[in-house]
Amino acid sequence: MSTELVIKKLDTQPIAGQKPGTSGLRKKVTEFKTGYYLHNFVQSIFNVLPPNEVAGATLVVGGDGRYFNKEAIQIIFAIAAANGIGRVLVGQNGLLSTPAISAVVRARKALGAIILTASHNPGGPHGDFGIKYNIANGGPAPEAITNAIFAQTGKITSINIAENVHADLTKLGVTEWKGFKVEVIDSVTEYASLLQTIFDFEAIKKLVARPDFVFNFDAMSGVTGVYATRIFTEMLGVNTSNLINCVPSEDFNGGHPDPNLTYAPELVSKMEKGLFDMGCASDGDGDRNMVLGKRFFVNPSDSVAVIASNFAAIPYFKAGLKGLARSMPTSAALDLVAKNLKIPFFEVPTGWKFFGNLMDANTLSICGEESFGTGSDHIREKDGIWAVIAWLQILSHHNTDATKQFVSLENIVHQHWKKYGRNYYSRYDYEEVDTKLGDDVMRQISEGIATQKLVGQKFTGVSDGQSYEIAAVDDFEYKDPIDLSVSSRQGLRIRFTDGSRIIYRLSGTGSTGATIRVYFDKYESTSGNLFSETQTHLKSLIHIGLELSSLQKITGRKEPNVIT
Ligand code: VG1
Ligand code: CO
Repeated sequence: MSTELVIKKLDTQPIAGQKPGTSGLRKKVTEFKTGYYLHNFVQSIFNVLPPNEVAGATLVVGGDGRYFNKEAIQIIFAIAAANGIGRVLVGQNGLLSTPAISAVVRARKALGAIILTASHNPGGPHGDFGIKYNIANGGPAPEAITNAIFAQTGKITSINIAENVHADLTKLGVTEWKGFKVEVIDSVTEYASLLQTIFDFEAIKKLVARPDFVFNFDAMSGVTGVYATRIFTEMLGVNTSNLINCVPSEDFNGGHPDPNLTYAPELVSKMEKGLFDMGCASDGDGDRNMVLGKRFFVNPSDSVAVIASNFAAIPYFKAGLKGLARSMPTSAALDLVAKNLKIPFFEVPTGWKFFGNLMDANTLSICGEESFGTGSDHIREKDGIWAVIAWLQILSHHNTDATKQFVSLENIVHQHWKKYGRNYYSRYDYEEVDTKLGDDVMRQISEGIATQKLVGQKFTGVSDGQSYEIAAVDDFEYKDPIDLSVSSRQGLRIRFTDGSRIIYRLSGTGSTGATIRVYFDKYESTSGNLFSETQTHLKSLIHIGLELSSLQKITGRKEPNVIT
């Protein structure tokens, strides 16, 4: 006989500021650990879910292994049990990457998932923590739901909790109470099996075995270490010595688990030295990816475009692509591929939650964001390991004849530019700016947009002498073509007559102050200069963008913290 649940009600009060951002609620872990901070948010999720759907349902729970992950999971078990959930599936040791959670939700027909991650933000006792609710399609809850959860956090008075629920996360298997059970599942198996249905692992194994191809992967001490060890080493034959930082750590070994040129210095310097032919990294929760060739950086906006134009290399896309999509600030390289393939194309706001409806409506196959996010409709989250394997598959496709000279990542990207032209692209991040100053910068531009006085303004490029004229300005608004919901104020957009763009946004994932992001995109046609250095090529546009916003004057920042 299984034990009865002992359920009680805890009195609580609303806690201010529990508004989910671009991807869930992210705050300092100290805040999450204070009082009923976590309890309130979790109960608020259950308060918006219809009780008849929750009753007896399956919920998936897991996280990136950061500090407080395991304690938070036990609290979620207890609240889930008291709110009528029938079964919780949790990754062993509490670990599940964000894409793996999406895969498990779909495979097990779960009601949804609670994901514990602050993604690429640092962890540890003084770092960040985060929580996100995903729905039954495996994707992030749409804004209607996150807004409803936030509304609940503002009026919550009590928490339902089971006093006698606790499960050992270290061992696979089931712990049962009357009407409730916790099943500890292997973190990798279901996700890896899905990938095997998407790619031709045998072909990739042949590539990996080539003496003239050396691959390297950096998990940045995040959750993908567990996946990399199993998938790259055991299934694809990569030597373990070519996997770095693959043991998940509660504070990411003191690092910043953000796969970019600034925060992945170990991998970047090895690639610059030419030690490997392909180097990849993913973020804390495994949904982002960075792909590098030997002394060559693949810009994420190019990455998704190249993957899309090489879709035929990937067995999953055998029947063709349904459509392509990117977030608004992502470079327009993907647009050209969609046009060439004559398939539907969508431009959505920043954040993966906007791709889900399009995928569910069978109109989107591959999508990406400039922020190192790439994915497909195999799940409803971006997927770092998927993107790495997609590149491996494309490389293997271009290198079927081992006697011929190796076709490198750089060669493949160059071929792409020669066919489509090149979108020179860069993003400047100014982190931890005083919130008021961040607002001031945005106001400076939004005024010029509201009055449209920016339109028609002309500039002479400081470095290229080119004349730049503003053709259109707006604050991006998106109407979801499927559910017709409208998301406004999604980024200030300045478009020039030559097609160049400058975009300004405030980040919705940070926990301290404001992070200002400025995005620059400039197209060169196939007859233009395709091979100059990005920062040099964009110098004039960047200068215009900084002047227009008075960013340096207002914030006192001379340089951004991160340049991509
Ligand atoms: C950032 C990125 C965005 C991404 C989001 C979540 O958001 O710009 O493209 O979807 O992070 O990624 P923001 O609001 O800070 O610009 V993750 O890997 O942190 O879940
Ligand atoms: Co992430």
